[in-house]
Parts: sequence; structure tokens; C-alpha cells
Amino acid sequence: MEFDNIRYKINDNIAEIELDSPEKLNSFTQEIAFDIQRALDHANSSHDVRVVLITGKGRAFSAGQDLTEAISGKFSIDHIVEKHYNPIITSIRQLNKPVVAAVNGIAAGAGANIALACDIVIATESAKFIQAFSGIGLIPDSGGTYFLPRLIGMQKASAIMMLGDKVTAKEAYEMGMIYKYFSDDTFEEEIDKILTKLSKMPTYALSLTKKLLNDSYNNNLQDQLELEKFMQFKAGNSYDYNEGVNAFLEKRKPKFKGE
Ligand code: LHQ
Repeated sequence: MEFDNIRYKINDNIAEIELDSPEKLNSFTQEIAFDIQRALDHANSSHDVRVVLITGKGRAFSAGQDLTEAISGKFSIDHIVEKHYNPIITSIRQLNKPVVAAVNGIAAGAGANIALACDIVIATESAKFIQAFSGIGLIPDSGGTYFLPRLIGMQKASAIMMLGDKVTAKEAYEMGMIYKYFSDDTFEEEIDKILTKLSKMPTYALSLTKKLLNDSYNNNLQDQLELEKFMQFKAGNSYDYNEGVNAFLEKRKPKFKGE
């Protein structure tokens, strides 16, 4: 697949989406947003892909919306939200494999919230998360008002969104905003380990886990128990379940197919 505005490659069942406009801190134009949407769709439907990585080139993950495009009047603000960002967030949540955000540097505005929509968020020690919206008179979009209070609680989410403070990777980790952070020196190595592990796991079961977690936000306990029964039935009929149990009983490592 050819992309003009991002880098997209698939190796060893790992799809990597790299934002590739470091001179503008990987801020999003329409072309970039559409390329990301296309790459996510491809990763979702490709049988070769068992895990997806989103990361940025240079010193930023992404500084959010390209503000020169935003102010140009080329697109209305609601068009940008509806056509550029909302489909990306919906795709990440509905993607039937794990999506990892490797936050290699500053993540601001929509850039921060796209990262927070991913299943696993890992940052470099020097990364910073900024809900930059209030600094320019906007509201947090790209799912920020949905995910952030659920991740860190309403009080901290309100303060971070209203004050627009820079949150360090250590602070983000301590408040439960991200899974882990690593020193800048070992970051790539650690990300590779996580991706390699995920690429060999029972992908189908992980996709069902993801569906359950998506619904967990909205269901009551009884509905969630019912859904777990249904999803466990599906997982229990998979190739990987059979392989996992047999490997355990035969005292060998399982060879999962992701099916
Ligand atoms: C940029 C940007 C950028 C263009 C750095 N755009 N060039 C939805 C609906 C519709 C409209 C609006 O937006 C949204 C969603 C959103 O995402 S709203 C939030 C938009 N993002 C921001 O407000 C963040 C703006 N950027 C910053 O505050 C700073 O650049 C941060 C704190 C991210 C980094 O600061 P520094 O490390 O000091 O870097 P810098 O400011 O010097 O930036 C480096 C270059 O990147 C610079 O260009 P230049 O030609 O002077 O070297 C910046 O102009 C450019 N850049 N962010 N969003």
C-alpha cells in the first residue's frame, strides 16, 4: 500500500504506522488523517497483521491538529472533528487486534487523545502529554473527554484539560494514564519486545477481550457477565484455545495462529 503522508509497513505480523512530518511535530492535516484512516482499515482487514503500532518520527508523537490548516478556513471545525479525528478513534476502538501507541515525544491536543484511545500506551521518559485545547479556546476532542476521566478520574482529568498543563511520562504513568514508560535509550527495544509478544498471542481472543472492555464502560454487571459468557463461548471454540490447552498439558510452548 502506498502512502504520501505517513509511513506504513508490515513486518512479522506487526503493522507500523509512523507519522512522518517531524518538522511540524507530526501535526495532522486532512491528508495525514485520511492516510491514517486508510492504514488502520488495512491493518484491520489484513490477515497478516496481528498487532498495530502508532508512533511518530522525530521529537514528537504528534502536536495535534495542524493549526495552519485549522485557521485557513479550508475546512469547518466540525468537519475536521467529524471527518478527520472521529473515524480514527472509532477505528482504533473497533480494530480487531491490539493497537499500541509508542509515544516517542510530545503528544498534544488530538495527538494526545489518539494515543489515549489505543489499547496499550507506552511512552519515552522524556514524552509529555498536553491537553493543549484550552490554550487555543477549544474543547478536548478525539475521545479525550471519554477516555481521560475513565483512565485517571474526573478530578485530575478536569484539571489537566482546563489548565492545559504538561504531564510528564512519569506523572502519566503514576496517575494511570499510560501503561508504562521507558528510558529514551531502551524505548525502541522495549516497544519491540511488546510488539513481538503481541504478534504471537491468540489474536482472536484478544479481539474479544477488546470488545468486552469497550462494552465494560457502558454495561451493568449482569449485562457484562452475560457478554463474557458469550465471548468465552466464542474463544472456547477457537483454534488457539485448543492449542493453548494442549500445549500446557504437553508442557510445551503454544504456537498460536491468532484464530
Ligand atoms: C505546529 C504545531 C501545530 C502546526 C507545532 N500545527 N505547526 C480539532 C478541531 C479543529 C481545529 C483544531 O484542532 C483540533 C484538535 C487539536 O488538536 S487542537 C490542539 C492543537 N495543538 C496545539 O494547540 C499544540 C500547538 N503546539 C504547541 O503548543 C507546541 O508546538 C508544543 C508544546 C507541542 C511543542 O513546543 P516546542 O517544543 O516549543 O516546539 P515549537 O512550538 O517550536 O514547534 C516546532 C515547530 O512545529 C514550529 O514550527 P517552526 O517553523 O517555527 O519551527 C511550530 O510552529 C510547529 N508546530 N505544533 N499543531
